[in-house]
Amino acid sequence: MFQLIIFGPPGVGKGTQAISIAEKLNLDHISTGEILRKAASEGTELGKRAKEIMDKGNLVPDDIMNGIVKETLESIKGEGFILDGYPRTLNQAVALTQIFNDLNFNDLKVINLRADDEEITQRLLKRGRSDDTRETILNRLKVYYESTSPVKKYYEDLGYNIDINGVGEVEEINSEILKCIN
Ligand code: B4P
Repeated sequence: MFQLIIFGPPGVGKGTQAISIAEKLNLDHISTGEILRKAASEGTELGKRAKEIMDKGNLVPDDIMNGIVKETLESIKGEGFILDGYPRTLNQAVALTQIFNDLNFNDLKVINLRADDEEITQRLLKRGRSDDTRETILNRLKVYYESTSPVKKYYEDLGYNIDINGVGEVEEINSEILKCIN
């Protein structure tokens, strides 16, 4: 079973690329952001709590996210999957390594998508989700640099990172990712 992590700052296009690659390669797409937004729209306890956190641009606690991903991966079947938006902290990365070891998943690729803060801010303001206000975007970027960017080094140290420019035409970025993982 093939495992792909698409990593990068908020709004860099993780979801955009993951949806398309999942379709082209027949992989499952696991977006932790989508899982949380679905829970929020269903009004579950988790959803209500997550929405409050997301609308401030903060991260949902690691134990919740690790539990969701563990449960999802334990029941996964098929040719492989893409993780989009997870791991987002070092704690989550370490938990994921443990989950992969337990489940004997050992065909991992990690794509790091890059874009500068101004590009990201403009994209998100244009999208206009409830967590895409200027104030929230600023905090999401701060949280990214403080808590999420160390995950890049974690995977680099394990010999995994493939760095790809996330600025440009969606299809060109898509082709570049496909070239790098094939
Ligand atoms: P996510 O749902 O993961 O979303 P994201 O980081 O905002 O966006 P992504 O990078 O997927 O960008 P997209 O393709 O949509 O996270 C939302 C929130 O959920 C987090 O802030 C956090 O609170 C919570 N959360 C999720 N996972 C968590 C975890 N593991 N731990 C704790 N909390 C967690 O693209 C953005 C926009 O750019 C779109 O409008 C798109 O059309 C556009 N775009 C994409 N590619 C483009 C390109 N090449 N050129 C121009 N525009 C482009």
